[in-house]
Amino acid sequence: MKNNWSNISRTVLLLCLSLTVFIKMAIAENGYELWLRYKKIDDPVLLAKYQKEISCIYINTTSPTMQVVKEELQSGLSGLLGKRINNTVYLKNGCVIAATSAQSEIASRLVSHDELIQAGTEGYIIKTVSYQGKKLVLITGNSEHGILYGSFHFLRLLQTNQSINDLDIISAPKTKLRMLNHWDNLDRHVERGYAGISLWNWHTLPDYIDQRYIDYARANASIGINGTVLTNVNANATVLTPEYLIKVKALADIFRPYGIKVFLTARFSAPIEIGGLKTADLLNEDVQSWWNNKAKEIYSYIPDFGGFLVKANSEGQPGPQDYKRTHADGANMLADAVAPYKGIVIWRAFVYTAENPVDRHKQAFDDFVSLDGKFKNNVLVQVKNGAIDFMPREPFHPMFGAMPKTPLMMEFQVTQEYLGQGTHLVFLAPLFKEVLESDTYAKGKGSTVAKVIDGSLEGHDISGIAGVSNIGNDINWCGHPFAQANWFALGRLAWDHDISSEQIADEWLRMTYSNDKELVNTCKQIMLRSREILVDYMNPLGLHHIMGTGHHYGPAPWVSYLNRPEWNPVYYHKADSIGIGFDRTATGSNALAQYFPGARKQWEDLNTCDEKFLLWFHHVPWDHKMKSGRTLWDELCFRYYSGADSVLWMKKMWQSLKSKIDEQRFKEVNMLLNIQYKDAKWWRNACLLYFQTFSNKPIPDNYDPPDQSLDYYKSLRFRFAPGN
Ligand code: GCW
Repeated sequence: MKNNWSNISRTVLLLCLSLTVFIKMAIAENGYELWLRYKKIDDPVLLAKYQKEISCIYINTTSPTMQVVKEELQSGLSGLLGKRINNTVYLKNGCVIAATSAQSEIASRLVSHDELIQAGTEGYIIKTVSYQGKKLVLITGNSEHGILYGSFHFLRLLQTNQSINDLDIISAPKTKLRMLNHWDNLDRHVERGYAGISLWNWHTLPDYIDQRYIDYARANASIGINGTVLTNVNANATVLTPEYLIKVKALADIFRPYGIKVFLTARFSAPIEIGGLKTADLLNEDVQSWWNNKAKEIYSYIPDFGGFLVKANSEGQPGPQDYKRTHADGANMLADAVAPYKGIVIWRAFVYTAENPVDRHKQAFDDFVSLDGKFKNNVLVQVKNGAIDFMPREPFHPMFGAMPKTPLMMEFQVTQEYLGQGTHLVFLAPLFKEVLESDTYAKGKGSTVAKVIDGSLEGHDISGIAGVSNIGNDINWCGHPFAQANWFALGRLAWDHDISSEQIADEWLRMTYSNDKELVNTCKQIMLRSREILVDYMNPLGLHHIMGTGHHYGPAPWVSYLNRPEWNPVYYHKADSIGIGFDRTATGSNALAQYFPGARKQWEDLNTCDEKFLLWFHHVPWDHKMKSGRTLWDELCFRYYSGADSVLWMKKMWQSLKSKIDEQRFKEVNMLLNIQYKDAKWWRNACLLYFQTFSNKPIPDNYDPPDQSLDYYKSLRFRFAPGN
């Protein structure tokens, strides 16, 4: 009997335990749902209000895009309102009606011609309207994709607890191409990827359609992204073979209803590698017809194929210069091949060569600016935000504003190659905004980079912003839970570069975590300060390119042995017994001369130069008096120490939110912040110990001295660092 009882109680205990585990698992959040969680509204008063305001969906069109709209509104509203929201065939009070004016008489009656003009081809109108005595929410526009974007906007209003009482919203994207560039190889290794392997499972495509492809498309559509380059710019021609084109077609078919066009990277030497030709010279007629036929073939699989992205004559990639032709010649040949199908060519300006002895900062400008006006009108030149390479902080690229006849596209890096990779919490909207808001002075004051790339400064028809993707097959897509915010920020800013970083952080936090005030405010502070904090512990005062060779993780300012001068960190910081920094003024490389006078002025004089960029443009004596009153050396110490200490602050702030965040995501971020703190101290100690060998000055007493020697930091190796 006793035995029986203990058996029973053991079973009960086990059952209880598994139930607890089950409940925990059920509420565990692994980040897969991104910002599209659609959890029931917490606030009971607001919930009741929304439930009264929304009763149904009214969508009568069955096209693939409208089907997607219907499904998203249905699942989104049902989740948020905690009750089933169905599509109805009878218009009722509280219906959300989604249709173009061509599709519905109600829509056409209730929006004006003017409103439709403002919405443009991809924009939308969201309005509270009365029709036959019923109060409705109307989501409309000129295209179904506009309606899809509008539907996501409407859901976002609820997700972020906004009023939906009297809506009158018109929104249209400021840039036409809003893209992700995946640096994904066909073997699924992602160059500079820190979130697992590539999403694209080329082995099982086209037969196996991973749910991820669909959720990827939903996430992109929700932030207005309308193009994706599937493959690495360090390209493999194999993707252009029929064997792979049917796989690409499968992805394009999935993405189409979501308004996302597929692009591929074109390897310039493809005619040789997969075409059996002896040359890839664009003047050779066989080469031209090879590309023309290839384009025709691609469009036979994918009628709305976006076009090609090309990295040529850069870091070992083949290109037109191999045959003494220019970048414009190369781009134009491909542009001709895709033009009959309305395709475009995006030609990258990220070029620098070992043979060219001038400052790497100047090379892209030198190669490209003289080609202004020579590109066909379906070519965009894609320029990285700064002249070196996605550093934590760079002044804007001098090409912006310098090629008025050519549409220049922005290339940001969302993956954090130089910003802590997969382990540091860094919100990139402030970096993106800083560049977009910079004034090029190309046509006088107010000629911002944003106006150059959205085409408004020169009246270009095509325009675009691309971000090098940070997405992989990790369960939470981006590795670090907060890295999702950077994908989100890219889309939101590509749609509207006027949105503030604060608004983007606010939206993302409310949608991804919750609307809890304390949580939102605390995390917002962390996010908004995070980039500046990283700059302080990695690359303060304009230092740049002082990271470890190859993997780019961690500090290595001492590296000086690499073959090409501009691969070595010492090339960039130029520390010596006198001072530190790269003189890019007239007494040095004069890269500064590539900027318009208005822009140049803020950096030209060592004594008035914006200190953010001091060592970027000047070689500065160690004793130079900074605005703070400290010497340069003391300021450097101050920045490195306060940067690392601020990570501790981030950690404390995060920990104060323990009770407000689900266990899994709380723990993950907490562990990552521990790594970030460790890394920040490593950057600080390694850099200061190394620069101290030149300055010969002490680290001020009020700071804890580094706990390891310079030799120790130099001895660290990271053989299998990801993304390399
Ligand atoms: O910064 C360098 C990266 C390379 C990358 C290159 C580029 C795709 O380290 O990994 O190659 O930029 O942008 O082409």
